[in-house]
Amino acid sequence: MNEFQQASFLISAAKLNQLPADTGVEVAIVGRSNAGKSSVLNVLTNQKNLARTSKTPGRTQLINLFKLDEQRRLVDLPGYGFAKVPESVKQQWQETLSQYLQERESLKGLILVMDCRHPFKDTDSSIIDWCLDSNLACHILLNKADKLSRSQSQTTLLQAQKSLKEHKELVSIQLFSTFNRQGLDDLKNKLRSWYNF
Ligand SMILES: Nc1nc2c(ncn2[C@@H]2O[C@H](COP(=O)(O)OP(=O)(O)OP(=O)(O)O)[C@@H](O)[C@H]2O)c(=O)[nH]1
Ligand SMILES: [Mg+2]
Repeated sequence: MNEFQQASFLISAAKLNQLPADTGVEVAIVGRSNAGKSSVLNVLTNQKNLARTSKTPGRTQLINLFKLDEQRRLVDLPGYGFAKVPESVKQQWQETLSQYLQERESLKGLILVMDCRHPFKDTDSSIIDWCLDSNLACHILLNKADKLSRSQSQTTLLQAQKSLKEHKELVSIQLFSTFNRQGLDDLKNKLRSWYNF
């Protein structure tokens, strides 16, 4: 067992006031709908169905919390940018997301998951800007790297690194694939530093 495999489901929250006490260290996984957030959680924890995954975008609509131990939590946030969600639901969600990001004291960093074939969409970029403004660390996963050739994925990574190079202290980026576990060790090391494991 390693520190991530011991993750267990804690609670699903529809509203922020349903979250557990704001103590210890929390890391949240954010990204567009269908980018692979829940899959990343499953690979990280080596549990097939810890966080539900789906071919239907918009599957995760609650804030799902997982506990590593008494002081450490992982959070699977609902994806944004899913066209079929009614406008009212979208707005409600944006509000909840921004409130969570702004107010959660135990939030140590964000794992921002993007599909490496369509990285840096509008909301992705606003999340990065928001992290920079609020001095919150952000680790980006260019997920689904298995969908690109080696040279394509390297080019994508290099371009992204170049555009982010002024913000190295706060923003880091790597290739990832939940299908073949590419990049898993790097992700774990980043999390270990945040959690102080
Ligand atoms: N090729 C490939 N597909 C992936 C990868 N990771 C996830 N997927 C697929 O992408 C789809 C969405 O994955 P999820 O993990 O449910 O995505 P999510 O970001 O949690 O989606 P929402 O909960 O709807 O926001 C599923 O069909 C996954 O099998 C990957 O590394 N490579
Ligand atoms: Mg999900």
